[in-house]
Amino acid sequence: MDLKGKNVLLIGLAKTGISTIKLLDKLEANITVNDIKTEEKLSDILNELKDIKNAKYILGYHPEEVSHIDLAVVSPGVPLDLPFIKKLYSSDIEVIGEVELAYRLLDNPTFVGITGTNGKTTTTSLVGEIFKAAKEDTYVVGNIGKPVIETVGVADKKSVLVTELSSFQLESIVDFKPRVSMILNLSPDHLNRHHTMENYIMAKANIFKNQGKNDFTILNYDDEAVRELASKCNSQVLYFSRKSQDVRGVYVNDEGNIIINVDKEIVLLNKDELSLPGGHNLENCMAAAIGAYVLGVDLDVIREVLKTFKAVEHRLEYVRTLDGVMYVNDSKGTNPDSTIKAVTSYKNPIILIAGGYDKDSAYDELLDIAKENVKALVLMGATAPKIEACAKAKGFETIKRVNDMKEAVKVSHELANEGDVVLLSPACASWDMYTSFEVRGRDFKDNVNNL
Ligand code: UMA
Repeated sequence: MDLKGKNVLLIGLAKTGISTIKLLDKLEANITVNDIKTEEKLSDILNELKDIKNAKYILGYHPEEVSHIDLAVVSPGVPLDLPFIKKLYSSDIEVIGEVELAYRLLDNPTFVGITGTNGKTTTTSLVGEIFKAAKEDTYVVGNIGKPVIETVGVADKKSVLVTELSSFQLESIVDFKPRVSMILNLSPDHLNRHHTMENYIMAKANIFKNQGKNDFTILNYDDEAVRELASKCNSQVLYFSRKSQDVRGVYVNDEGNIIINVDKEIVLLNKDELSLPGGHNLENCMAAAIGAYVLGVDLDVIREVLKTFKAVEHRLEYVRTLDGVMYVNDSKGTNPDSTIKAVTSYKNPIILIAGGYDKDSAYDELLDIAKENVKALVLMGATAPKIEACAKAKGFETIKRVNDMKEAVKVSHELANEGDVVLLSPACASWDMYTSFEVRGRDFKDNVNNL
């Protein structure tokens, strides 16, 4: 793909936009950058980009129309139904995301694409560690925090790009074709952007739409919505299952041994040997193992990583124990399903800090399950009133509303007794109060460490 002299419109000037503009500049494209944020708000970024001469900026608003554009590249957080993006589509101007652009510019490396509502980051990290341990030239990229475009000019044919893909990134896929794709699970998320569960699933299903019979799609057999996608795959489908032993792929037998069943049955290891706790992590480990296995990674390498892998920051991350109370940072719990997995990972009484940006999620199922061992709710952010109303209807007695993380940690500390867990798992994105879940998680950890 030759972009020299082409008029490229880049929409969104944050992580993705910065990496993309730097590459487009190297490729000698004529760049127009658009962001809803004002020049003043973007001043630090503009300063970082001051050496890029061949770019003009439309900042503070989205234009009604942009003319003379050959290609538009959209950042994941920018909805594709903005009026001016719709106009681009209807004018037959190609609109793609950064993952698609990177795919076209890269020299055909091996892509492992990982998606699902929850567990993506842990599984991506696991697969990345396995390929690194196997001494492959490995890049761990995508929604995990490193734009794929950063590997253009660095990775080559022999590289493995382990790529976490969100529904936002998959929505704008055209040709992207991973060698191995995985869909870990599907539950309602980002419905304010995708509007319906069907649209959300369709976006996720783009991960395998270009795969052929030499490629592999790894699906969660126990998740009906995921399992049903098999009929739409042109690739070789393999399943992972905690519940059924009758699958081609990987399953758990009566003794708790994880069995790889592709051409023959192989005992990988016992589930008690996995370093990560919880049933959801068993699924993540099985998906990672089968993905690496079909790409020829040595079984001993897979075993060793699964036995020694350490939890990822912001996912059930242990922070400290103070006065017999354990503090856990699960800031990546950005939807109700993820928080269900967090609260069911502990038997102890929990003080749950929740609430954040409103994605139109429903909290009923979470609160029904949380009633088991969540003894108090500490609520903050835009969704606090909605969660509080739902919790009151479910009979929760101790519900505290707080203004910020400092107050949330202070109130939780006061409510906690020896043996309790104070868990930040907001069930919501962070964008009402923070720029990212990482910043929110670090704010929690700082406040906990200052207690
Ligand atoms: N913007 C507009 N108009 C809009 C919306 C946004 O101009 O209508 C601008 C914003 O003003 C801002 C820029 O777009 O300046 C933000 O772009 P972005 O949201 O795509 O943010 P990036 O920093 O580029 O980060 C993105 C992913 N963010 C989102 O999908 C929201 C990061 O995923 C990802 O790590 C990064 O690309 C690199 O690939 C984060 C995330 O929260 C972790 N993902 C969601 C999730 O996991 O639930 C999907």
